[in-house]
Amino acid sequence: KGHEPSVLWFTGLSGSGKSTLANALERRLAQMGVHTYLLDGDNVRHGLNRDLGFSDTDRVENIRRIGEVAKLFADAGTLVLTAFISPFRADRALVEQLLPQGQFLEIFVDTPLAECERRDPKGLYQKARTGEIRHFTGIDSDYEPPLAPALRLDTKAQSIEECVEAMVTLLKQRQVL
Ligand code: GGZ
Repeated sequence: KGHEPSVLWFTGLSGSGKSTLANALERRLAQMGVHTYLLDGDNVRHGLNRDLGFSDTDRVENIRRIGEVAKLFADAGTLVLTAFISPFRADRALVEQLLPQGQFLEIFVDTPLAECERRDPKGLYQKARTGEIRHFTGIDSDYEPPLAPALRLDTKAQSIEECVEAMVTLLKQRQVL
């Protein structure tokens, strides 16, 4: 089944639900016969970008490389999903400019910091609060929210299923599906 190549760019705090939503959307799209590829920390930060840490400069380079890789996949006709904090507006804008007009869809996973911190699945917020980890996004490193995302989701207020429905609707509206 045909679809327009696109990059669904998830952005939001650690623990906001980016990976969960991207995985849930992938499962739904697979049922619809749409082939996707997910770029996330597991396959990028442990491989291509394993030389990068979490300083501002390293995060900028992390996002730049991910943008270039996403562009290659989109060129090959794949619907790409990316799940990175991508905290800086300027870096997300650079990725958008890298892609053909309309191929960049920014999905802001706007789960409140307090909820992300309550979930703390890896105990990283706690470590950030005690100073064991420095430059942690939302604690002592900046997160710049998108000003005009294609979609805003909040996994505290909405179920995963509701979020998937909203994303499928967006993809149909934008003629990706
Ligand atoms: C933020 C950090 C940090 C710091 C390690 N700040 O919840 P996680 O664990 O699985 O997701 C976070 C992930 C963030 O990597 P990204 O490549 O998405 O970040 S960025 O887009 O800003 O380059 C978190 C873990 O790595 N982690 N240290 N200091 N998140």
